[in-house]
Amino acid sequence: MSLERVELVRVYLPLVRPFRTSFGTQTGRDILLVHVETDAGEGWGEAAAHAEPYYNEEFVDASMLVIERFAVPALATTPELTSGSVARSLARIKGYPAAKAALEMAILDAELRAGKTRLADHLGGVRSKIEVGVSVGITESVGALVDLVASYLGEGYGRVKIKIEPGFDVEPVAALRREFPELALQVDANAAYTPEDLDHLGKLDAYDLLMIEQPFAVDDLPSHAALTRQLRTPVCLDESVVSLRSVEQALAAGACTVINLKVGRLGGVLTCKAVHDLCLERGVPVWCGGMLESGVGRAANIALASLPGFVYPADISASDRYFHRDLTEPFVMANSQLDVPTGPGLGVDIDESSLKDLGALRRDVTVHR
Ligand code: NPG
Repeated sequence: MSLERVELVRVYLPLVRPFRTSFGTQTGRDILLVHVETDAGEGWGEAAAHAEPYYNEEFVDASMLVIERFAVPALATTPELTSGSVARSLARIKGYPAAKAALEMAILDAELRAGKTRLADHLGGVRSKIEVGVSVGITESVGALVDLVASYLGEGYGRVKIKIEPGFDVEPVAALRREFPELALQVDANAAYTPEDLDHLGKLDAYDLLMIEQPFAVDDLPSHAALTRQLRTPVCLDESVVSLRSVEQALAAGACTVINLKVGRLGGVLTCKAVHDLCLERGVPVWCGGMLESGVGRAANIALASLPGFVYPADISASDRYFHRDLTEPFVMANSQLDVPTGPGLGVDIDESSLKDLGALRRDVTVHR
């Protein structure tokens, strides 16, 4: 196919409630969408980067610049461009996985819409509904956390992930376990701990957690391996997993027993599929993470999570957990499940009036062939 037009669409979506992690508090999402027009039709993708480089190196201003200056020129001059060749064409650009994922997603959406194929079918999905959970940020107090978790359970969420950091870990976990003995609960540290915390983190083993996610720094596989050996609780890697090779190295190092897949961190849904296939072959359970995406990015995440190797509930919640108004038709949760979209491509349509009302900034990228 050939790329005829690329448009960048940036829109700020206020979050329903602030979301605090060990790397900062977010009150809204700086959403970046990529809209492509090709000779086969149009497609949309989302770059799930942050406004600031606090989760990983990427941030939205940089993603836009990279798309405009390097990625679109590389794709525009790729002979016989297909969704399957996007990652290869962009491999020369180091980093910027969210920018790359957005372009691949948009081209895949265009291609699959033209072929009337659902993304879930294209990837090899086996479920029409996926199990989901809710990710709960760090709160002012343990009491506030218990109340917030209770309200999500009241909405029907069956799995809860809480964010932890030094000073907010064992106590909130113990309180939730006391209050909700049967709750499917897991924790995520976003790399907030150091090797000196190994023994302290060991205390979490008493609370029957589904997993502990990314306690140590991105490049600290040895500490993750030590914790994996020390704990009964599964250890999951998120930020450390940036490519198929990094997964192979993490597994060889014994640095985890579970892998979190994120489209915007691995550089695209097709790389996620490759990591999924490797993990399935090796018997390593995977699950789908989220980056507070709009309906565009979440549609891709849901399709991915319909693959057979996804065994833990996903960090993909209903639209109303994030935003008052989404950029697509809202995703609605029932019984802690979301339906896999049934339409071709991503299976969602952009709500142009939502983009307009929310003051989206739109800009065309020059496509030189
Ligand atoms: O439901 O999308 C969601 C949020 C899940 O906690 C979540 N995401 O570190 O995993 C994370 C965190 C995150 C949010 C990471 C935004 C990066 C950006």
